[in-house]
Amino acid sequence: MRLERIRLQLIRLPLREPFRIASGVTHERRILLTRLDFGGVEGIGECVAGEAPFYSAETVDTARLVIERHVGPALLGRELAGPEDVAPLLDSAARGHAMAKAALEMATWDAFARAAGVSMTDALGGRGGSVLAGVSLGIQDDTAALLDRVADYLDQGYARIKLKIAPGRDLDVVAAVRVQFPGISLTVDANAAYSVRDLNRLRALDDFGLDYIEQPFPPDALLLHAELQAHLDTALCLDETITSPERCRDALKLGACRVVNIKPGRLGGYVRSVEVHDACAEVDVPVWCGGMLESGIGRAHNLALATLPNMTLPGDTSASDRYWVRDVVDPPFTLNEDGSVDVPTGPGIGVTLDEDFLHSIEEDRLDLR
Ligand code: OSB
Ligand code: MG
Repeated sequence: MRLERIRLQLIRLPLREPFRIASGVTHERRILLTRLDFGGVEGIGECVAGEAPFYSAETVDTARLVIERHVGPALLGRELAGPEDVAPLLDSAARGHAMAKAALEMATWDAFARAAGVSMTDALGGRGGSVLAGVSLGIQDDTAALLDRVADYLDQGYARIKLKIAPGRDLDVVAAVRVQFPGISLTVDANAAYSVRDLNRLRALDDFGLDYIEQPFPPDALLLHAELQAHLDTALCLDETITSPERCRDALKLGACRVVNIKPGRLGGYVRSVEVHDACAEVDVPVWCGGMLESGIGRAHNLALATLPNMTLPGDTSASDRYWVRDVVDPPFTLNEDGSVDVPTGPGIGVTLDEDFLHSIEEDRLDLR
């Protein structure tokens, strides 16, 4: 198929409540949607880059610029044999900018799956059905309020609770949650906020029966993570560090983690995500699908990825109402009583866009030909 047009549709979607992680806070999302036209077959993607560069170096504005000037032109007018052709083309046009590239690569997968009349899950070789969902709670000022939120999410059925932590906002909070909810599946995510000076504090987290501790140290700190992992019973899980399959293999070889969070935006799309998934499976390291506060479009992509066989831990693939008063897909994603979310079965990512709503929250649109 030949890519005839890239539409960059920028929408503004307010979060139900601010989401605070160690490195910054998000109040609303400006989301760049990539709508590709392959001669009448549309493929849809969502760029997960945030407003400010506190998770990675990319932002929604850098992604828009890089797509417009560099990676978009590398793809436009091309005759593609399949979606596997995309990543090498984009890599030859720009180094880095994984989130910008992923938004094009994943939209191309969607288009090819739609054209073939198969679901994205089938296109990836996943098992379909539903996937277990966890929920990620931002840093809260008030621990009593946090405990109420945890109780509410557990009532709803979420299969795992993840607490965002930062130095000094960690041991007391985790202890309070563990005392109140002794048996639950509980994890923490530090978003790279700790340093070598915090080793004792991190080792103290070993006492809480956590499923894993996510990304304590900065992204580049492979050896430091390996050193910490050697002194912990609890598994480390890497997120920000895992920017490529090569880096993932290094992390596995060094023993820098025992769990990996796969985010297709961070890895540049599906092909690299599957490669990371497979590399982990080879050494029996379980993986799960992370989230970046996606709308229903990115969520649908993540759910398809989460059906792969080594995705054995609950993902940050929560229901639409955990994030949004109104999602951009109709129907929105809901949580089943058993804590799972159904994976769409229709062609491609299998969601129907609420075009009227999208139009009403559109901030900008750019068509590249
Ligand atoms: O570290 O997983 C993270 C959100 C924004 C940036 C980084 C992270 C997160 C989350 C939210 O934890 C996960 C979700 O989308 O539910
Ligand atoms: Mg994380």
